[in-house]
Amino acid sequence: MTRKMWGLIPVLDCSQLLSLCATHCKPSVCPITTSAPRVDPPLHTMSDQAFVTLATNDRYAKGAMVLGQSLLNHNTTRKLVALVGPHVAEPCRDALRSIFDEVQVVDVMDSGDTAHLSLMKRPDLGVTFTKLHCWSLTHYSKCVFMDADTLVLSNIDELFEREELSAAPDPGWPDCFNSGVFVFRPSNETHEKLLAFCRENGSFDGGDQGVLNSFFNTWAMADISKHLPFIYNLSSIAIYSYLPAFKEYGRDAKVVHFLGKVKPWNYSYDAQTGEVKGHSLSPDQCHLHPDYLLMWWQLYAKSVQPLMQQAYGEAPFLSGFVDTSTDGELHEDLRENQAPVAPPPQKVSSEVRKQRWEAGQIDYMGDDSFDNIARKLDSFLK
Ligand SMILES: [Mn+2]
Repeated sequence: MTRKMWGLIPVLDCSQLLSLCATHCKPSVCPITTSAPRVDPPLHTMSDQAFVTLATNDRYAKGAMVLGQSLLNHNTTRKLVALVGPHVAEPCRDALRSIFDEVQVVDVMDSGDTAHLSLMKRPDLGVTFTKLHCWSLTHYSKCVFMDADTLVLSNIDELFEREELSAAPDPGWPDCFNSGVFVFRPSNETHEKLLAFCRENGSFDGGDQGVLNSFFNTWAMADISKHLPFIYNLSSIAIYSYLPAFKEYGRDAKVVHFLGKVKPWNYSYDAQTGEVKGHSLSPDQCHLHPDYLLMWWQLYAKSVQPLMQQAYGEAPFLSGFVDTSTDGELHEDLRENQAPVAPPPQKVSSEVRKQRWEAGQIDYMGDDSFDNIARKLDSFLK
């Protein structure tokens, strides 16, 4: 039977899969409660604890704003801190300031200390060093770092009950933690040690996740309380690699992480129709769940875009909205996506697919996706 199946499994492209998923596995998260952008100073009660994020350019700054606003919408009682790289434009920093309690510029080149020295020796790890700067926020006793490509779906202040270094497993190698969401204790000593470690050992994956996993190398085995449940860092890639689990547990998700090359801000949004545009641009990379993608854009449209408009005034900026004057053509922001748009995957024969399957090269996102196989099995059982 397995042999027979090979020629019969229907071949769907990614956009077809996404449309199937949109109807079959709704994340069933709470409806979005977007509020007007905050104007008054926040009434935080825990002033020595903070959520921290990082934006190295204007696009990530948009992500940071959506993340910050999502934390506010779910009534966090902690401070909000945005670290920004030197390339983030001034109006973007202004818009960030209306959401975050603190917007701090981190320029590793200017720091004139161990960090600068480290960067001179390992220029390839520039962004990594910038992220490690979160340990220097010593006016806080404990922090939760969150990537700018994450989105909060409910209050997650309970994370502050955890200790350094707490994080959720990475879907690709679950004995490593994913560094998109982690609990840490700012400390100059740890900061220096991390930089020295990074300088001497580099990063096995070229980024901060490799460095942090090598540094906090007892995470996998030592203390289960430092393992955050996966629902605190649900990466979009995991949704499609284990769809039944997503159908069972997805509704409990508290944080979505838009992992991968294509980010929500690489799409565009039609404010008139409330639709996200641009799914078809990169068929092999569109692993973002359409419902979460839509939530991101709704929050952006309601609370972030007005702040950007205010900050930029008459000056033009990349809003990400579809320009209706060009009849639905995608906005430039989408086309300038840094990730090169790969050609659509070539159709391969059943025989080749079978060989790949047997060699362990399973195309979980495409031809061998759960939906395709389930549909084939269903057709046998009918
Ligand atoms: Mn990320």
